[in-house]
Amino acid sequence: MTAILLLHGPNLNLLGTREPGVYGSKTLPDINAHVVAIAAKRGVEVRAVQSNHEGALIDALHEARNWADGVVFNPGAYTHTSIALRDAIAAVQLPVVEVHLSNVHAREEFRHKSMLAPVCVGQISGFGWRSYLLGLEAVLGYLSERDKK
Ligand code: CA2
Repeated sequence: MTAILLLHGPNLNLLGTREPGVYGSKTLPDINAHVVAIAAKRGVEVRAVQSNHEGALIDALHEARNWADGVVFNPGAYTHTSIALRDAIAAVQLPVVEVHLSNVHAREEFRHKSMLAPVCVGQISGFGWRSYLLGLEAVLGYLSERDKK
């Protein structure tokens, strides 16, 4: 069975409680349940993890090597700062799709640069909670193309 880590970074535990104009009104448990349900219909297991701590996110990526085929990752603000997460993504050699709720390219200039995108298979940004569904689709598509070869 294909298995995907759905990984969320700092402050995303607050979704649905503040800034709904930027990040939407769905809570993180709502989003996780939706992604898990859509994946289950396709026979795919999704395990969701959120942490506000860089090291815990790195640990989750390392542990994913033992059970996951790919990762859908919203790294939050670490997107723009974390060389440690970039090194972890490169090290684990799992396909990682970077996702963002907001369109980071339409926001402040400091959000335009992702430290992680160059080591991810791609980036999805700006579709609200549906960015996660698109991320799931993208990582599953990547895996099916890769495994055809
Ligand atoms: O658009 C995204 O998904 C972001 O990854 C969200 C990050 C931001 O730093 C990135 O540039 C883009 C911020 C997450 C903050 O989450 C909150 C949720 C609810 C209320 C306040 C913050």
